[in-house]
Amino acid sequence: MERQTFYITTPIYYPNNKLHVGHTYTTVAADALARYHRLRGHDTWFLTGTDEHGLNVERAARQAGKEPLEYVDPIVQWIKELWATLEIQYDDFIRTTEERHKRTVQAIFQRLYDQGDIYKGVYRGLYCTNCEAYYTESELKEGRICPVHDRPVEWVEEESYFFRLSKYGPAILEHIRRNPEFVRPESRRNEVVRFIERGLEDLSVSRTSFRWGIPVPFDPDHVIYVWVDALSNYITALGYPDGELYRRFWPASVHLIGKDILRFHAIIWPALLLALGIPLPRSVYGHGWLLIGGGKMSKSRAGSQVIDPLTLVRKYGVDPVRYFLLREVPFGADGAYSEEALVRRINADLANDLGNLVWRTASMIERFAGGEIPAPVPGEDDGILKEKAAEVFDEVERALERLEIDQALQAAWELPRRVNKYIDEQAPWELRRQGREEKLRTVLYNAAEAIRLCGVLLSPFLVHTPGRIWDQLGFNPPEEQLWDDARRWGLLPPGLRVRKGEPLFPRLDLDEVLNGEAAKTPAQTGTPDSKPGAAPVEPAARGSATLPSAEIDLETFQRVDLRVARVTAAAALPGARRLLKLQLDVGGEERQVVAGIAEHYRPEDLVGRNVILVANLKPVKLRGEISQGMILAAAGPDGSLALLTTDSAAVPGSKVR
Ligand code: ME8
Repeated sequence: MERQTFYITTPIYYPNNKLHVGHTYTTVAADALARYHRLRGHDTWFLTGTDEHGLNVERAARQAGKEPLEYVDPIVQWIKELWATLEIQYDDFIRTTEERHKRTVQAIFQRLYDQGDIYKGVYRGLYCTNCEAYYTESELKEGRICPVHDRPVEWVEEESYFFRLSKYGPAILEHIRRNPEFVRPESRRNEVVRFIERGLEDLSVSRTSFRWGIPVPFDPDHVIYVWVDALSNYITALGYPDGELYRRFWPASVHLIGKDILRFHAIIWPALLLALGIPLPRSVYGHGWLLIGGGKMSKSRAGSQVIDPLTLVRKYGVDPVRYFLLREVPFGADGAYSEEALVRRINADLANDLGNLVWRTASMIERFAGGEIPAPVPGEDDGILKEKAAEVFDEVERALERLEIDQALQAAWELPRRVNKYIDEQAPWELRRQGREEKLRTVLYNAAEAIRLCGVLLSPFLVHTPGRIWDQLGFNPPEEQLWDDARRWGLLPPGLRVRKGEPLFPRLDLDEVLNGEAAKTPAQTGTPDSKPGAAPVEPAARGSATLPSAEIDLETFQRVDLRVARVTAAAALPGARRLLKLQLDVGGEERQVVAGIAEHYRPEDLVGRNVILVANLKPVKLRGEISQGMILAAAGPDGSLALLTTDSAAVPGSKVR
């Protein structure tokens, strides 16, 4: 059988300034795809690098009083460190200033000249130095402003070599028609087709107005146009024309780029390849932009409009930043960046759906199975999670084939959500109460095995989380774990000892992280013992049917911080007949509450259930134990007590209104 190969490239970045979050978007996405294909066992190559020539770099270096190379070296180093921080696993990093690249670009130029595809002429036109591209009047904004950079373009007139781009328009159109997946997403394909149909002009491919470039081999007064130089990196890095890597990986599976450089990749690059008789890449994917304050986040915009990825990673961690970039914006479309959206994603998806599930399951295995993954009992197995997991894996695979990375993550999240629901439905605490031990063991095994699979599902996208999940299950995956093997149900060996550690993702306080306010949690230190009998569940709640009591206004009510909390552990309090000591998960924050409910509830029946917590009640000490809040209950029939709980969908930590 033929071995599948996957060759993915990102644009090579301009090192005339530091990169921002918009740039990391492409590279993190490419990294996720590359990781996925490696996991599938495909022969995978992921290329990135830096595009170091051109007028902009020359100018910036001059301003800094440095030689261009001396100027870019530390920036390139910074970029490599950025990729290391984000755990980008590229296979090669090419700099256009390397000999291997320059030599081949010159050979390509020479060959195109020799065969008559490049000729000498004079170029007059409007040029944006930031894009390194000429524009026609109709492409510019009013006042001859570059549509990408919002800056005036310059009138340039120079002797130039031209590439016969016009000759290749019909062949490219034909290629796009026969290979619909060549330009993606579809909306952008139409844009490219319309552009070619209007007729292509020959392209100026050399410059005499600056020196910082690869010299034209037969006319050293000219340097090669930076885009011909840059685009060629995709094959020079593979050792074109006769390198082993070139034979192994070309044509590329996908060039992943931002939409602003689609025309270069979907028109100029294919034309050059056609002229050289080289097969075209299978796909060029132009994703959208990360917008900030309504505009593209870009290097030429003001400081606050550019987000430094390293600052974000330092503040939130690698996986949350990677997750946000991959999940938040539909891949292909533009999407607004905001730190608030990042925090919301962390809290909702990572802390609640995933982190809480792992924590909750490990807690139940500790409580109900002595801390060891129990063996399932075949006759008791409902197969619900096994079936769901298979569906989710199939859907994630389909989405990644279509490069719909956000959809893949959305599909992946169906699994932790279903496991949470499964636990609520199966209610292990009820099974224990009813003495259905075999069912209980099976349910706990299923939850743990599904959690192992969540780790597998996340492996292409997140770099630390899968290992941390498996670690909490006490599971050591094999060194070389391929996707198709790892996705099989039932690989988690019973008997492993769970290692419940810290919650995977602490829940963040939005105000605190955005405005740097001090934590708003109540004091953790003890307060003096309260009056005897003042148990947090007030007996007054029982049976008082007179309505209404004294009115309060909305503002007064809103001062009471009511939260959903999940009981993670419960124990009797020695010597206190009425009191239970509860540990609560309030969305990643742990609280202890002493509640006067021991006559009505057994501790083991409470674990895993949601309760309503008055979270801003002043902490008190009861029988020497700190109680940080009060849980709500109402009178039941015949002097019984009914705890207030929630519908299964409520999320721990969320406010009750
Ligand atoms: O274009 N949102 O380099 P570059 C999403 N050297 N993507 C963004 C973005 C944003 N706000 N800002 C930039 C170049 N990008 C050339 C490429 S390839 C042979 C030569 C993306 O550093 C942008 O769309 O200006 C592009 O794909 C990439 O970052 C590099 O931009």
